[in-house]
Amino acid sequence: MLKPDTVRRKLIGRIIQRFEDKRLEIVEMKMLKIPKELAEKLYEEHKNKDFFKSLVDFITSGRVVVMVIEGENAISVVRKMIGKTNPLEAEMGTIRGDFGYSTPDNLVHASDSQESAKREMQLFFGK
Ligand code: FUP
Repeated sequence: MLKPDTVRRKLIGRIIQRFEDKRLEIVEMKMLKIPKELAEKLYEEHKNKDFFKSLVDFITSGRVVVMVIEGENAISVVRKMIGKTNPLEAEMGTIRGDFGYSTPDNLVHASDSQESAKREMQLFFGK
């Protein structure tokens, strides 16, 4: 997912370009403004954390782009490409390392397991 900061900063093209350059396959894609209830479901693992409200407020603050990306080991490859959660710790060369400076506005979200990928595809694409 390209988060609202990516859309606001007009970085959609540059970030998608990285996935294509890596030869990953984008097989589904759409833009939407996430309703609050969907955001709370997406981030339910964090519902007891102190940053939960700011996270939900941020992710619902503007349009996002959601994608299904396919490729061999796509989950770990994409996680490597996005970098650590905190952009200050993310390696240069990663999306968060190159473009980010803070949380929760760290540009992208990516499923971290097959289980979360299935769950998130269901939430956003209904299949
Ligand atoms: P990630 O899988 O790298 O997106 O990281 P998490 O699932 O742990 O966190 C989800 C989002 O919560 C992050 F993208 C940003 C936000 N977050 C904070 O705002 N503060 C924190 O301390 C941790 C996460």
